[in-house]
Amino acid sequence: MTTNRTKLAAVALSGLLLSACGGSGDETTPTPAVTAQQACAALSGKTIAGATLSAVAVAASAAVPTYCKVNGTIAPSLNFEMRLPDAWNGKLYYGGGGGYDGSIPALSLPALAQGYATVASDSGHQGSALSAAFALTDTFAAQLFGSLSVPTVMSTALESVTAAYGVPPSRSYFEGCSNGGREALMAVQRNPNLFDGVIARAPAYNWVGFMGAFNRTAKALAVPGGAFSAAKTALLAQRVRDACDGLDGIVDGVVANPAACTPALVNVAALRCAGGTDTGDTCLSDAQLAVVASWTTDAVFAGSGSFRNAGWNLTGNEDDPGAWAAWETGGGNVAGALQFLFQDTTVKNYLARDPAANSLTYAPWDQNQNALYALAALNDATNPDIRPFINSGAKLILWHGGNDAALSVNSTAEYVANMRNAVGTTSADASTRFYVAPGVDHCGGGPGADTSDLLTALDQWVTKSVAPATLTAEKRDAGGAVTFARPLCPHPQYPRYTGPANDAAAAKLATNYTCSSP
Ligand SMILES: [Ca+2]
Repeated sequence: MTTNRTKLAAVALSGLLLSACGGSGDETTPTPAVTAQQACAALSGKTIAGATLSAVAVAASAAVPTYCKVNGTIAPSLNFEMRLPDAWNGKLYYGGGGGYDGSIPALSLPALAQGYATVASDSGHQGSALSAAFALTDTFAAQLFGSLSVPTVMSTALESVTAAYGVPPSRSYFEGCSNGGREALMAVQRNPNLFDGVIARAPAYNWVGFMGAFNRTAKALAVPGGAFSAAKTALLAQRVRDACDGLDGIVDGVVANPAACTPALVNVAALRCAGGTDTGDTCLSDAQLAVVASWTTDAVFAGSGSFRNAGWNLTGNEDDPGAWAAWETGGGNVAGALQFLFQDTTVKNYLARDPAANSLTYAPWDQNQNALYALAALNDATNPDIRPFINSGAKLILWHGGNDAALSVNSTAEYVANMRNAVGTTSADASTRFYVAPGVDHCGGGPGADTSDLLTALDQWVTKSVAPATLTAEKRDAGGAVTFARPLCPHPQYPRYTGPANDAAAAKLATNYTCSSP
């Protein structure tokens, strides 16, 4: 039975006395019939936990019910937003940020549509998600970004929801992707009683390690002859597809069984230009092959054993616009790639602590051990021992796209393996799940089925003890219509096609795939 820590925390925070009616939190407890307008009236102009709130009702749309939009600032500059719906389901949903944050992210419309009160923040500073400049001059902002903004905002959110609806939320959940996935694991590790359930998608949990890997690959791309054009990327992707697409039972443009797609099978070396120098779009130079090697091998740095990053798979979808061009190669201009930009601002503001530092000549990455340990203390969510979270009754769902060119799916698999070892497999099986969505880019997009209702799966687990097994992943068109579906398999299983051969209609149905062990 899940204890109702959210309600207890809110009571403690607000000083309310709800002992007569606040104990059970079971799903038969009716939620109060408070309209969005009434919620706004209860909060507008009020100061709650030090934050002065503005509140305005927003009319219903096709996607969401009428809700009260609440904005506030926790001094000095931690801005947050809450959306409090009509027909509240009694629960709170906290949505995580992305990159280096700096603005309040768009709140989940599906969660609001399902009746959740939702909350999100800018994590304590304002600016570009690609800039860590705040961390150079503002230690408190760096701490808020690293780990403190979520529990800080939660204090205000719990009190505000209680003030708006008259009762605290029966459950609180957190969901985030990328840096938001890191925030999710940070909450699991450092605030194990804060949420009843957490969804960590493509978590950027090993900040020191993956930033170091970004730096290594950026340097490889910057070597003369190392740049990867779109044509070179397509050449590599086609070779991987030719070797591995069918290993999952169907040639559909996605390599869903990466474990079978071995380096020997792909044999990238066969693409080497004669003599190793670049002779055109039909081959890879030695410098380009070195980029592939940097991409696919683990990056290991001096210092803590957690200063590492597991290499990426070759997926066959490197040429998707949301993959290598966006994150790694910049389409032939490494300085335009997101991995370059993230590691560059990290060198300038955390490691060299010099805005004029050149990240491509900053070497080695692990030269300043004090700086690495400081960065890890702020931002790394690498602690595998999540027993306090599990023992509180809370549940954790991890998810990662198989074609994620920002953060390695193997890195998340590594964390899951470490976590399972730390807490024990029985406990891990009872309270955690890890899903991989083949062919899906960073947080979404790509040729794979990228949409799954993880929130409902988590809620069913927390409130009804219905543990998630195989879920469903859908690909939707711009209008929201489902174009095809796959089972979303618990890692390390993958969806293997078991339907009729050469049947395009059958290939679109999840029921024609079976989660299989590699
Ligand atoms: Ca395939």
